[in-house]
Formats: sequence, C-alpha cells, structure tokens
Amino acid sequence: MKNYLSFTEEVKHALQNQRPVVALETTIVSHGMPYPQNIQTAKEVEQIIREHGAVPATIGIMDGKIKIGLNEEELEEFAQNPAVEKVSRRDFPYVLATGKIGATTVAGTMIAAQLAGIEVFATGGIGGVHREGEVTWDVSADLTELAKTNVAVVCAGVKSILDIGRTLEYLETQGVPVVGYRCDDFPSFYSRTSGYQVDFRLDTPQEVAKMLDMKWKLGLQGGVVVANPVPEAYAMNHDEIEAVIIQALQEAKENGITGKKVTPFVLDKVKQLTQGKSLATNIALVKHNAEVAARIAAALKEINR
Ligand code: PSU
Ligand code: MN
Repeated sequence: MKNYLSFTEEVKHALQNQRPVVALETTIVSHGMPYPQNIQTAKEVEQIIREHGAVPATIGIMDGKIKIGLNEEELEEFAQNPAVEKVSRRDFPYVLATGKIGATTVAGTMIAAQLAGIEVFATGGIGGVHREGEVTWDVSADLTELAKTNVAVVCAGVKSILDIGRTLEYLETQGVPVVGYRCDDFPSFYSRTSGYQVDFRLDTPQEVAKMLDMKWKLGLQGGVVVANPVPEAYAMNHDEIEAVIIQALQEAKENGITGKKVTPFVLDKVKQLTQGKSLATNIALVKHNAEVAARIAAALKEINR
C-alpha cells in the first residue's frame, strides 16, 4: 500500500525532519459540510495547525494515489465535486483500482496516516454504534480501525445520532483508551457532556503525548480517542439538539437510508433542521481539535527527540 502514497513537499519535508505532523480527513470536507464553508474551514484548520507548530496533512484519494497533503486546487475538488466517494477500509481497493476520487473517513485516514508515519489526527467526531445497532448491525468501521491502527484521534466525542453508551462499550472491548482532554464527561459533539464518563482524564498535551508514547512502546496495537469538548461559547443545548436528532433519524428510516449513506444523510438533516446553527458549532469544534492535535503532535516529537 505504501507504493500508492503521494506526498506534498511540505509534508514530505516535515516527516523527513522529524517535525510534528497532523493528519486531517476529507470526508468531513466532501460529505460533512456544505460548500463553501467546507473549503474555508479546511483551509483555516490547516492554518491553525501551522500556527501551533505542526504541519497539516489533509488526506484523500485521487488519480490512483493516496495523497498525503493536498494542494489548494485538489482541496477545492474535494469540496465541490459531487462524485467524491466516501472511503473507509473496505473502499480502498475499489477507489484506487478505478482511479476515482475518494474522501477518507476516520478509519480511512487512520490507515493512510499510519502508512505515512503520522501519529496524530484531528477531526470533528468519530463514527460509532448507531442507535438500534443491535438490530441493524450498523457499527462504524472507525471503531475496529481504532482497535488496530496506531493513530491518536482528537475529536469532540461522538454525536448523539449514535448510541454513545454502546460506542464506549465497544471501544472498551476493543482495548481503545478514551481520554478526556480537560474533561471528565465524554463530550457529545454539539454538547460538552453526554452523561458518560471518559476512561482517563489528562490536562496537558505533554501528558497525552506521554500516554500515547507508552501505549505504542508497550507494543499495544491500536489508536487512542482524545475527546476534546466543543468550546463553551459554541456548545448547543442538549435537549434542543436531541429533538432534532430524533426527527433526522426518523426521516432516515422513512427514506430507507442504509449503509454508508446513513451518517451523511443524518448530518445533513440535522444541519437543515437547526438552520445552520449546528454548522457553526461543527466548525468551531474542528478548529479547536486542530489546535489541540498540533500541540499533542509537537509534545510527542519532543519525547522522542
Ligand atoms: N461524524 C461526524 N461528522 C462526520 C463523520 C462522522 O460528526 O463527518 C464522518 C467521519 O468521516 C466518520 C464517518 O469517519 O463519518 C463515519 O461514517 P460511518 O458511520 O458510515 O462509518
Ligand atoms: Mn455505518
């Protein structure tokens, strides 16, 4: 798979010189946010990472290559082209073989990041066990990827479109530590709390870096979820968002939406139903995650210098 990687100069240089690098996904760009907020956010997030002493590597598939770092024109393509496929572990061979354009999910980005030698990844929220997952078996491949791929994922928890309790149980079974960054309660994306506790609370990038380093030095395969709550000023009211989510899930059911289409469909409905309020929250939390991820990546490089 390494033969299919293609690096931008900026990322190649950073990796060769042991500089901190933060991976970013493209599904959030192509399927998670509308144009033009998606491209604007993608660029700003890259800039925030640079301002905090790391190099951003936005990952996506194009022309039969897994791109580690995208130039402006490429990023624009991911933001605007409606033909972009959503690429999780399952989808790599098809998208690479056909030369299609593919946006990587959390799972897909983790795979590419590990191959490239990138240990820290910033996103919005990870996938998880869906509500009624015990019936539909809809469990995101993000969770099994976290069990086997050595990348730390800085996120704002999981959306309550998912079954948060079962998602955390699944992560425990798979041996994935869930760290609360300056929080005790596992955040639920739009809100700073969920009613579920994180496994471990850590308060500085250095502490997180030390734990990541320990996990991988011990030879314990897999990632770590670093849960970073949305900044207070952008947090949404829990009951308000819950009502919207119930309606969005109902519409997904009525429209017979299944498989990889579920998450983008529900995200879009939530956005429509909150008149864009959820989008502002989404943008704010992604930026915050980028900053924390850059600090953790820098601290991790300090340990092994
Ligand atoms: N959750 C969000 N926003 C997102 C996603 C999840 O709050 O954009 C995207 C991520 O790319 C994640 C993917 O990896 O959806 C999970 O999709 P699925 O549930 O089909 O595994
Ligand atoms: Mn799914």
